[in-house]
Amino acid sequence: MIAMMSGYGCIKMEDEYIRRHHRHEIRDNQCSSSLVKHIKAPVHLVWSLVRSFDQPQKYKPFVSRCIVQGDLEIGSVREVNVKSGLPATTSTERLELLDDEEHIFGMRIVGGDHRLKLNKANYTSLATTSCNELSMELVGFGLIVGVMDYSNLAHHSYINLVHCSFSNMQNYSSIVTVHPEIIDGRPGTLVIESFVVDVPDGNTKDETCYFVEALIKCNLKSLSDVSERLAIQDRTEPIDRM
Ligand code: A8S
Repeated sequence: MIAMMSGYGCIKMEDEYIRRHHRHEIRDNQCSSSLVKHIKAPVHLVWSLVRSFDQPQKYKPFVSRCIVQGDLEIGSVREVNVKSGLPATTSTERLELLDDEEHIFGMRIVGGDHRLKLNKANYTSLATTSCNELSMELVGFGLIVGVMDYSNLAHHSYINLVHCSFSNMQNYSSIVTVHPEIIDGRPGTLVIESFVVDVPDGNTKDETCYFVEALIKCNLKSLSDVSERLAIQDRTEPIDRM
């Protein structure tokens, strides 16, 4: 039964969850995709991180600070500060969905730091590689961020990021859902994150998707690391107290 679940059965569940909860209206100039992560931690732990609209820095490796004015409710807006070195400094994001029963979270980027747009023009001549080589850059980017160390990120990779995609994070919205599953006989969590975003002028849908996916993969990897650490703490705590 479990063997079946880890094969074909699981994939069908993912498709079913995506069909049910990850519906985006996609216009012609937009790209959209969804990513999946299996986490060895119970749903309540993962959900508590995903749902905290006011504290994305609990798991998102690029966020340094976040401020929400007023109560936390649908329509709340957060001002997110992004770590230095990245091609943005702030992002303004609106809470669109928060369903504690079904474990559905949704947000939309409504504004942010548009210094990037200027950079696109300014940095064109500085950029050593073009968008065609973006995927190469991203492989390096993903791996370095994967081990949570930004210090060796070469300056020119930022410039490429600015140059190619981040100049235009327009009409970005995302949905995250979390679902219980059994992994290695223990309570685990299936996380699905989907997004839609405008394809900037001068980029293809594939480039844009690949780029955003690389960022989301970093977020999901980090969500997994933090959740699994918390799960181990939860399990060992009674022993610590003895
Ligand atoms: C999220 C998803 C994304 C965040 C992107 C894609 C962003 O926070 C980062 C760099 C940017 O240049 C754009 O759920 C922006 O956080 C990491 C500031 C929006």
